[in-house]
Amino acid sequence: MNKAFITGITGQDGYYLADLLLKKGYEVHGTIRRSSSINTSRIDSLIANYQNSGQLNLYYSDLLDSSSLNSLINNILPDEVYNLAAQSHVSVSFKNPIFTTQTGTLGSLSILEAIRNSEKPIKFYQASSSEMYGGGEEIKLDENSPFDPKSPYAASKVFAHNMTKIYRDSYELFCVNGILFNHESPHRGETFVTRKITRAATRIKLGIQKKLILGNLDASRDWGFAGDYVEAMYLMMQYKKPDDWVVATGETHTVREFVQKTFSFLELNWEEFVEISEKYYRPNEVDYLLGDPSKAKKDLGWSPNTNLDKLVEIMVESDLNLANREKVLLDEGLIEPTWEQS
Ligand code: NDP
Ligand code: GDR
Repeated sequence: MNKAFITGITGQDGYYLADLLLKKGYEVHGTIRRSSSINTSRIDSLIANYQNSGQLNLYYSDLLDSSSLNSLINNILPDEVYNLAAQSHVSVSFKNPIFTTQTGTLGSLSILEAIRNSEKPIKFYQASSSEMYGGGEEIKLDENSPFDPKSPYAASKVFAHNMTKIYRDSYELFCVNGILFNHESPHRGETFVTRKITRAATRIKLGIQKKLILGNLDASRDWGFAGDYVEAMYLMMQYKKPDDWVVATGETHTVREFVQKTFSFLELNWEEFVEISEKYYRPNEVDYLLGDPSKAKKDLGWSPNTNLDKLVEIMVESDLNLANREKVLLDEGLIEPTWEQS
């Protein structure tokens, strides 16, 4: 049985990747952060299905705790390590630059060192990001496009990306960078723009939220579905040699278009409900991201299965269910309205 070690298993991609690998028969080992409130909601269904079988194992660890990462990797001796953990919110990275940078840089380096010192040939996947390109020009970006990071988050990802390549070239380790463009799902964190929009629009539809406050509507993103993208991660780790691959849809759309599509799916006029606030503008914006996934298609046989309209539909239907459940609890006075998400 193949063993995978996943940092950030409680995040969006952690859920989809663990689900995929468990279905493939892997023994999955994942790290969770200790928190005063329980933070395993995304993987609770996996815990229920697999924990008693011994196929899913969870450990408290933090990317800043290199000794715990080192001892976990040495004890588990996984075949594949997927480093998904990060402070992944670009806007928050301007407010918490040191934490974002420490986790983004030292975490991956600690794992690479543990792998380098291991007797076992352990494969390593680094969650690189399209944010590294900076998005200053309206061009299609591929594996050879230059990086121009615009945030502490993006700069930390460039560091980890380069270290992954350095360890690959210096020590002949199987280390890959997946340069993933934005990918979304019903499990997306609620403060990322797509989920913020689908959550708000569905709540507005049911009359439990009045308006949606956003920042820059002109930014363009290449949005795909997270369930498709974790397949690409897995395929990279099975390829005959380690390399770097862009994972994207090859289409870009503005935030405004995402808003329009979501509200029109719900038969609402977005302009009646959306307001703009400077609060959600960033000190430095990534204006335009469009990826070229040709290399992933050629080498890995990967291409996305979900277009933007389908993605909106998946997210809206899921959030409509959530909003319906929330409405019942609100009507019965069992929960309080939440503070507006940023
Ligand atoms: P999420 O924000 O949903 O998940 C991040 C995970 O990292 C969570 O499990 C979180 O724990 C964990 N984490 C955060 N800080 C630490 C820490 N100091 N120590 C240990 N664990 C920590 O991100 P996604 O799932 O969306 O993304 C996965 C990875 O891919 C990230 O590295 C992200 O930067 C990168 N990426 C994401 C893209 C996207 O569009 N989603 C695109 C390109 C790259 P907790 O649940 O407790 O918060
Ligand atoms: P991004 O995702 O920064 O691309 O990083 P996010 O959804 O946060 O922003 C996308 C674009 O939308 C604009 N925007 C807003 N964003 C948020 N969060 N909230 C708002 O109210 C709002 N209004 C407009 C932003 O300015 C931006 O241009 C994501 C993360 O998952 C990273 O970890 C990952 O590396 C990249 O995608 C690829």
